[in-house]
Amino acid sequence: MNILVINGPNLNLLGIREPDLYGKQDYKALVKLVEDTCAQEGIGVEVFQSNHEGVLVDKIQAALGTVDGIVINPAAYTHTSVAILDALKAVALPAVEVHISDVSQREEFRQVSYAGRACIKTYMGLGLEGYRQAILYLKEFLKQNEKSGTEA
Ligand code: CA2
Repeated sequence: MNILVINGPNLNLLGIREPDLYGKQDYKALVKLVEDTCAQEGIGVEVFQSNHEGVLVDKIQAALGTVDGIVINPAAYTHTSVAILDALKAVALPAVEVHISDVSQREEFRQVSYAGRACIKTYMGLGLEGYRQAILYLKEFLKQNEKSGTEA
């Protein structure tokens, strides 16, 4: 089982400001948490971050045929990007959305998630732990799907 973990704009700056919203841990800690979780679970993983919408779209497109599922935190593009939504729909890979902060309790413009419409589940407000939960959920989903795919 191989997955891709995608992070959107400014997440590379984690830990430098707004600890009340995003915690004190930096992006390196996020990558380590994801890699350690995947190693424990026997999952192959690539962790990718970009500040550019088109680069994120390219990465989602390139995931088709190379990974089994996606964990994505599109960051600010969550609330604006139909292009990322369309890319997720186009590849039709199981995707789980993560937000470090609880976007449901923040500004009104953060209440909309375009990417979330193409995701099977969303974790928010759990800090970096949300990534771990998302990986475990995706693993179970893929295992179930594998089974149902082989049933007569
Ligand atoms: O809660 C999340 O994970 C978000 O996706 C984070 C985004 C925000 O635009 C979304 O609404 C919710 C922001 C990413 C990082 O922003 C930073 C801000 C200050 C310092 C470091 C990172």
